[in-house]
Amino acid sequence: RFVEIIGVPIEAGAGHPGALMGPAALRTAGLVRALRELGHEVRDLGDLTPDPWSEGDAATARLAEITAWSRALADRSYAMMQAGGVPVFLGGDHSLSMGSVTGVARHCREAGKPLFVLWLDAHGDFNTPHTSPSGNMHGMPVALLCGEDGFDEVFPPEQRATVNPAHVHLFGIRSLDPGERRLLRARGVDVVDMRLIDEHGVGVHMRRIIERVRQADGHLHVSLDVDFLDPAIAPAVGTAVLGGATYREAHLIMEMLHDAGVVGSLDVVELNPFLDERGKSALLLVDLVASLFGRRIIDPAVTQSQIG
Ligand code: DIR
Ligand code: MN
Ligand code: MN
Ligand code: MN
Repeated sequence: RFVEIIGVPIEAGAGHPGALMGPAALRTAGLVRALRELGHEVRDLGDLTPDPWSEGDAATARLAEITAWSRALADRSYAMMQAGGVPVFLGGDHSLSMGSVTGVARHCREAGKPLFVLWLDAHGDFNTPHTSPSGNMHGMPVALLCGEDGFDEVFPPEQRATVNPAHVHLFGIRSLDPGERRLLRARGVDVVDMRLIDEHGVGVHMRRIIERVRQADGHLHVSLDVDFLDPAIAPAVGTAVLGGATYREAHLIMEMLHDAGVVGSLDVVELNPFLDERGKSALLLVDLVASLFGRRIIDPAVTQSQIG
């Protein structure tokens, strides 16, 4: 496949600085090389540069910065989709998905392709400026994408493209704020929390989600927040929550997604290399992305004949 990579070094949406080093760390950990070794044609577009934003007081400066990144990224994401490859967005904090998914949604709308989103995260990221206890915009992208109120400054109406909340699957969830919990329920978003994963295993829920995308002949956007993973294996996050996905669960998800062939775009976000342990988290992310793009232990025909 043709894979286009772009770095989005934004950290204004997070509570801790450091995520702007994410794209550099993922490149250092060998992301491009790993994808090329799998036989993909890879183009690294470097890092996105937004238009300059105006600085006001601290809060408005952060909103202005996120707005500038979101608008630039939505256009770039749309262009990458039109180019026909699989865009991979390297964060940067999770507010970047406001831009990446908006561009993907515009492409899908024009192409008549139903868009589904798999959000791998400890958090729901469904706060709005009205419900957020922290005010951090990395806790809000899914709400913006689903068309919730309170985000009028981010996109001009003609640029905004929304996602159907009934097509969003939150996965790995173990921390929700009261306001976002209410909103998620009201909008009917599918929430696969850690309790469901513990009871059924990731395979059951991944098969359900993959089957749904397949039936609709849809496009699946995967948004991978580092805090989806257990902090013991991926310590490089500002908002670690105990009890996350294990190494094998995360790989199984990636391998199942690869085999299904439904993933059309990917965010890898919230890596804070300042908090990493000798590149451990960055290297794990590269391995996970490689699994998503086809790396496996043994020839697929052999594995398939054994699992039937
Ligand atoms: C929290 C944390 N729900 C908030 N969100 C995070 O600030 O809205 N998302 N860390 O990744
Ligand atoms: Mn397409
Ligand atoms: Mn999170
Ligand atoms: Mn997140």
